[in-house]
Amino acid sequence: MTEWGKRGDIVIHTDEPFNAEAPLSALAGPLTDVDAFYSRNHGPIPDLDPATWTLRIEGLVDAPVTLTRADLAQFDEVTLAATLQCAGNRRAELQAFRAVPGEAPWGPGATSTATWTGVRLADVLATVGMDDGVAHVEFRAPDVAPDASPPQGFGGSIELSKALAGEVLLAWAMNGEPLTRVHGAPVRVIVPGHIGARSVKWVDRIVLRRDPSPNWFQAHAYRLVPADGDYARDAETRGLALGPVAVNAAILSPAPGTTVDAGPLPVAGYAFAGDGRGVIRVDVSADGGGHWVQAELADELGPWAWRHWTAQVDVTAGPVELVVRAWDASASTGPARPGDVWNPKGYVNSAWARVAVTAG
Ligand SMILES: Nc1nc2c(c(=O)[nH]1)N[C@H]1C(S)=C(S)[C@@H](COP(=O)(O)O)O[C@H]1N2
Ligand SMILES: [Mo]
Repeated sequence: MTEWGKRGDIVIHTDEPFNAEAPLSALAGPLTDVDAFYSRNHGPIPDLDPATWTLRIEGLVDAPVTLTRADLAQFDEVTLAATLQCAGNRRAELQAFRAVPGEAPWGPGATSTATWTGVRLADVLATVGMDDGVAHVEFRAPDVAPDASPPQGFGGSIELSKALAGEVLLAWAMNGEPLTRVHGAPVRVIVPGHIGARSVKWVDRIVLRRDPSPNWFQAHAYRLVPADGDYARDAETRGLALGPVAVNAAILSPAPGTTVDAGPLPVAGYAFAGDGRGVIRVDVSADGGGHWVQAELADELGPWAWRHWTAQVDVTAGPVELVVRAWDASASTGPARPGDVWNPKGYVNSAWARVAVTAG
């Protein structure tokens, strides 16, 4: 065990704040064990007492409401499988194209899947007298992030339509176990299909608003700035706020740089399409993208989770470039090269994933 109950082979990028990605071997199953689930934090991990924790709902409401953990338990309990994917997942491939200074070189392990148990945000909001002008729902947490300017608690917002869609949860359990501190205990938001940053941990305040959250992590960070832009200068003016995750895929085995037998080679990985679009096809190539075979898709875990896939390709002795691309229900796939989607903070790498091996 390492910090925060994580297993020894988790890949730690920084200790403070704690940022660690899942070892690829831990991502082969449909659900990710909690001790291998990636964790992304912008500040110190709060230690909140569930007995005194409250959730205040305010903003454009008739009257603010304060709920305890016991109040939340009065709503219908639901459990759903959802993949969390950090906007920085697979940033290292973007950094190999062009530097992204000051940002962790996440591999394909900044994503994981669990079942989440809690209550629907929609059910809770239905009990609050909401003004007509509400268009965004903001979540706030008490962990103060030193990298924000000025330093402030973590937060973000989603559109009201998403908040009311039924899949957005206030969750207190993960894979059937009480949420651990590092994953947001006692209660966190789960926004399935959107970048991980919107799934605010340790949530203690919900603000109903006309406009998106002014929180630094919504208004400045987690924005897609054009490749020729300067992040500090352009994030708020030319940056697009990230929301639903673009369709993407990664190869979990074979591992990069390994030697494999010439002949039939099994290749396996995951694919994910945000906002419930679903992965409908996965193509795998053993010649850098010249020819493709269709992978076999594992059973669906539901609209909010990744889809595992396996394929068999034939490789001849020598260097081999394995490539994977996934297609979603809108018949979209990512671009061929990371350079096609490179952006100043290295977010949402949706390029085809490539793994170089040697066949011997
Ligand atoms: N309060 C709070 N919530 C947060 C964060 C944070 O730093 N503070 N990080 C966000 C980001 S960027 C991601 S990717 C996910 C990671 O969730 P996990 O640590 O449970 O895997 O939490 C999100 N929620
Ligand atoms: Mo993230």
